[in-house]
Amino acid sequence: MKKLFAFLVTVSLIFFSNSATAEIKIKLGVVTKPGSAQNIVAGKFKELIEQRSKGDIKVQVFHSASLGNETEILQQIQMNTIQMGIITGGPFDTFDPIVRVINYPFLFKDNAQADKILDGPLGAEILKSLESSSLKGLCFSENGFRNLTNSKRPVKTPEDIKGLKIRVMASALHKTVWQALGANPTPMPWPIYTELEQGVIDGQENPLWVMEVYKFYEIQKYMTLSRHVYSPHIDVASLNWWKTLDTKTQELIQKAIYEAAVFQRKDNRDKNAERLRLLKEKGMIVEEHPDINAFRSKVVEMKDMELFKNPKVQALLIKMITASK
Ligand code: EAX
Repeated sequence: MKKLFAFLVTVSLIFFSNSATAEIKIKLGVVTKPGSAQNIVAGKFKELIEQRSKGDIKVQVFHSASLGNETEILQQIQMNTIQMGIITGGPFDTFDPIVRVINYPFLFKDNAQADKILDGPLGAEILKSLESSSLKGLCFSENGFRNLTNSKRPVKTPEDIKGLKIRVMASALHKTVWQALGANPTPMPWPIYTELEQGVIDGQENPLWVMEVYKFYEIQKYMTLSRHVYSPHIDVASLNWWKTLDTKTQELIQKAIYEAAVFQRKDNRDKNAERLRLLKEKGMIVEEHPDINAFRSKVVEMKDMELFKNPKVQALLIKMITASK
């Protein structure tokens, strides 16, 4: 009897220690600080997945670039030292040129159209393509439509942009857009407050939440509602890690991250009117009606550029342009 008891204790110890090691731990990296768009997705995902997995899946969010900038986070996700990330579209294009397609200037008309296309088969083609870079694309959340700010002068037409030193993301596409618009673009990883403050760069471009959360109203006098690029995040996992998960776990994660993304897109959009009001109140001079047609005419030929020459990329770009007409 004693022996049987000892045996049962041993078995249950093995059983419990096994189930403890079976717990899935996810390191999730974002470059921005708490309160930022990427963190809202990450926080919601953590809440949903920990609750639904009854604690079997644990998410640890590393924010404020504590694991490196967005390019470095992606490299670590490829190697599975980080399992997931909420990463802005821009820096993906050095990993897979197909991602340039979603950052194409003046592509999407509005939020509803962006959602329809990115949640549909064309968005799925991009997510699928990332697998050849050892990345598992799960879904799209958003930074939002990007707007130009600068410390030098009001910008209404492309003429006003001439010679401005504009920081851009680590993305060949973004650099080319700003060259075409007449600026002097400088690729630089996030964050960029100090560079703006010290005048290393005159301006930058980002959605409204960034100007508020990062207090750019303190150092950037002028904003132009240029909405030149719709900027999604790709919510991404390490493909090698993903393959170790059973189908049920994959489905649980896929569902939770998509719900978190939908939650965050709405949250971001709901707050934009109030943000604009606040930024004006803080003293920013806002050009609300720039000459968008003049901006667009400067970039209209971009689809024929070297950046989009790869046949797979070109084919998807044409489909995207047609779908967003
Ligand atoms: O989300 O680098 C960028 O401009 C991004 O938009 C930034 O991470 C803010």
